[in-house]
Amino acid sequence: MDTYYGFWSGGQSGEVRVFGIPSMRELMRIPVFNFDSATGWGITNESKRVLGEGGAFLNGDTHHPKVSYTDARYDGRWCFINDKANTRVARIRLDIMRTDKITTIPNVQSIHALTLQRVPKTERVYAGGEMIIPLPNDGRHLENPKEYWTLMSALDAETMEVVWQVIVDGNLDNADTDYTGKYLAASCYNSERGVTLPEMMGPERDWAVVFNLPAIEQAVRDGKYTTIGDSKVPVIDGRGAAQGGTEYTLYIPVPRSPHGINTAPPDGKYFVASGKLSPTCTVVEWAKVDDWFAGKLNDPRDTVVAEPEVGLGPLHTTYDNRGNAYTSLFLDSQVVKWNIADAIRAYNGESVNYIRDRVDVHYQIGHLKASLACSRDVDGKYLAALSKFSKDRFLPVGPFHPENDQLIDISGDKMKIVHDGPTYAEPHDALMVRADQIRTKQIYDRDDPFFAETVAMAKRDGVVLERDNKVIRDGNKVRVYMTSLAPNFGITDFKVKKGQEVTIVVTNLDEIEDVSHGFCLVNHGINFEIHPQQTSSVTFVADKPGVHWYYCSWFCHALHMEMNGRMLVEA
Ligand code: RUQ
Ligand code: CUA
Repeated sequence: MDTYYGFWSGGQSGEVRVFGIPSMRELMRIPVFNFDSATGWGITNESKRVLGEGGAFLNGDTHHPKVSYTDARYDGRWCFINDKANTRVARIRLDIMRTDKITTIPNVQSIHALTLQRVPKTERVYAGGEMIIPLPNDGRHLENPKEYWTLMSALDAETMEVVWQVIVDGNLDNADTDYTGKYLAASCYNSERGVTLPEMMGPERDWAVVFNLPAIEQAVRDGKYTTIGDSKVPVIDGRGAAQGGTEYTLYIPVPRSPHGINTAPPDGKYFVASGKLSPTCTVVEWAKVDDWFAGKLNDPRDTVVAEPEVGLGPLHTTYDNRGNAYTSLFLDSQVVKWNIADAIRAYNGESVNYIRDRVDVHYQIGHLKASLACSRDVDGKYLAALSKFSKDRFLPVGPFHPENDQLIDISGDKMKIVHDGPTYAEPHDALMVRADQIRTKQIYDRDDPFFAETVAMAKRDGVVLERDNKVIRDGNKVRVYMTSLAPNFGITDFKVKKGQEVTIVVTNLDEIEDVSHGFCLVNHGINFEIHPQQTSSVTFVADKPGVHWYYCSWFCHALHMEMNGRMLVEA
């Protein structure tokens, strides 16, 4: 038994994976934006309701899984995840480890940054739009990039509705919040808003942009906003980098193309912007951000308290509980450990070496994350290093190599690599949560909202799902309600006419943990999961006359192979 759950993004696979740490074993895959043959994600009515209109897409690109907080500690309720590919944000219920809400974000293209309110609890989810586009993007300003912009969005964690957006200068990259609920900071590159690589790399400095959340929420309440195109979402103008910002935003100049933004636990006094194209990290003190918005500072750079030189290609920074930061160095293929207090002393002119240790990782590391490092419970035990290239570390598997996720023991003075784990396309970020902070259901509650709409449909048909095996005929529609109890489906044959719309609803009566069934209808592209006490359904048109077998696809019993039935379609 592992001591941590790891939540790993699946990158362009569109899913989220659950790992056990420190074993680094993959425990489960949670389909989110992707189509999944095993679970029927994208096939069942229940998953299609979650996927909504975006379900037309079969792909997603997940980067930053974030688990919800109460007072900056993981509360085990939800995991949120962005979709860079199709501009969405999803919420996963951690009690059943299934996605239950997906929202497409208006007025922006590509959600990259994703972070959560920590204090007093996660009521807001923040999602940064990355690519700049005309507003609205309806064919105007095609050739005029000076009129392209992007926005930071806030969602209500409970309803997953977008509650406001703020227009910014530059492209938003990564983001993190403070430990008071007042601020959100995002790295912001392409400050000249170019559309080609040389243009984007032009300026010497870009920004960390800080959002003054109470001021933004107040402006929305006061109706001081506009809207864009058909969207009803309140939009606030946060542009004004040249003046250091607005009452809603502060633009802190940092060396060009900053990438990661990470607040230091356990008290959240500082955040670090990792330089990417600069060999430095920039440390900002949140209390000085207070001073700026109170009008006590003249220069946004006065919020900076350190700018240590850490190595080449710093991408992300994570932390232990002993005042040390760990930064991933993409070009150096290293994790560098440095001390925050010493970096501040060095910035103030003292001669002190703030670098504590370096370890080679294999190879070209992107994200990294230490155990509980985004929460008050940070414990300084393990660090996951998500390396982009594995090169020679594993048996060759063709031209495409797996990525390599390494586990590093950071409990001592010296970092020690303790595990190599190949991963498939492509974890960007990972999170470790203490095992006791997640409590899953092993059997569905019959009143689970995940299939409540299907239960309501059965009720309208006068069907008791937990008992009945019935076929309801309603004009050209046929609804087949059946139970499953190892090794039997409650209905072993039913008859429909060619062209009828058929809905099959299966309720798994098994109450024993781990006795899951699957329902697969041969030659119809239909397969889905039905776990203990779950109801799942699918709707399709019976367009092929003849006999079509269905069978249980999840091994459940010695007579699993015999758990089947026939759909008879009359010509
Ligand atoms: S961010 S390493 Cu989404 Cu760095 Cu990928
Ligand atoms: Cu039921 Cu296999």
